[in-house]
Amino acid sequence: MKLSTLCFCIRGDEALLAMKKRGFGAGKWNGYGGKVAEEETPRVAAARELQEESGLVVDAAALEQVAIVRFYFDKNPVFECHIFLTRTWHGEPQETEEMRPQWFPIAQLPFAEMWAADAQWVPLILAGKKLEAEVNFNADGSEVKNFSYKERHYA
Ligand code: 8OG
Repeated sequence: MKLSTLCFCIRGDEALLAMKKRGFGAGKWNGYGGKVAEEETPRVAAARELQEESGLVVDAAALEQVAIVRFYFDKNPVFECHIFLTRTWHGEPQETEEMRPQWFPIAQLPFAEMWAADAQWVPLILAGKKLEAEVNFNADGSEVKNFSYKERHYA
């Protein structure tokens, strides 16, 4: 599976999401993330992707790992996604060619415009749970065929 990352910035009772304007997942709100490069750890990649796509500068060591979610499309393993939260960063989120940022109350996330399985696991990590999950979508990712998770700890 390809390693990828997502990072959610938390400010009080709000979370920062961004509208993906092009490419894979276009038209959906998501955290910031992308693929992990050869020489990188997921944590370092998460900090890099956040900076590249939002302008926010975060110390990789300050990211809190909260989940690994494995995404399958029609049973094909596609991404092992390492997911982080942060409450500290420098700067203000900027719109880029790829992403348009917006703060949302954690109690009112726009699930209708997010990946179809997000309603099942994003609220758990934003409520402080740490987990390992598997999502099997149909081929184009529009439907969730299976979802399962277990709670676990991260170092
Ligand atoms: O580099 P790129 O923007 O293509 O990375 C896509 C990211 O989208 C990658 O980190 C994995 C992530 N992603 C999926 N499926 C899902 C999903 O169901 N929910 C969320 N929130 N992100 C997903 O591939």
